[in-house]
Amino acid sequence: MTTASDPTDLIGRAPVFEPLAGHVERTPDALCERARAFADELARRRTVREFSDRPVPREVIEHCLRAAGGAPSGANLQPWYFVVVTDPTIKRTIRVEAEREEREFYERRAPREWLEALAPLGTDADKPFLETAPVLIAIFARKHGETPSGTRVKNYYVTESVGIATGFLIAALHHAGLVTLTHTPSPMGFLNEILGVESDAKPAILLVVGHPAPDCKVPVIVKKPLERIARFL
Ligand code: IYR
Repeated sequence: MTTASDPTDLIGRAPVFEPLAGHVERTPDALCERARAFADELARRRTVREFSDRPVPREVIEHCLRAAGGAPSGANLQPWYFVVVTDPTIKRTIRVEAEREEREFYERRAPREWLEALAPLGTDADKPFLETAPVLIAIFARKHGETPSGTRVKNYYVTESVGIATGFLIAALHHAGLVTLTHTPSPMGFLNEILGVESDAKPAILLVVGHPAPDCKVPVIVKKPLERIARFL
């Protein structure tokens, strides 16, 4: 048996195997039904920009983060870090800094082609949801981690791993009954400063989480049909 309590405890050790627990064998019909139901549920997910200020129980966020933390990652080193913000003062500071960057983006930095791609979404530099929404989750990607005794450890496939964990998190939050906005103010270095996160950790996404406003509207968009996103050989 292994005595590891941290993934880095296993670095350099020979593998130890255990039976695959928790796997359920299913009939083709059951597989199909579950796949269909899950796809249907995820297809109902919409990115929302109008949030209510209704709070979210902390435990819900904890479970969803647990789901995210179960994502696969390079060498299982789990290079993600999540900072959950509900404090109104910190949310306000994040809004001020994000809007500063976004104004620069919309008014100066963004090429015309990019602005045209964003046009149907109706986005602009005003980000009131950063204060209205009850929860912001800043997602950081860590190029390095550390062992429990503080030794620096290199992480692998950091971008991919954090992307997968973020997908798990968004799916978990949606499944729980919440809505999200995958916000990417760029650059996001201000998040390290405001949240006191080491500069080696790169802010990847600022996930806005909560309930939709009662009169919430979302832009009319289309998702590509299966034939345009996949092929079977
Ligand atoms: N970060 C900006 C612009 C923006 C960029 C993409 I790519 C989007 O899908 C939506 C917005 C903003 O958040 O407004």
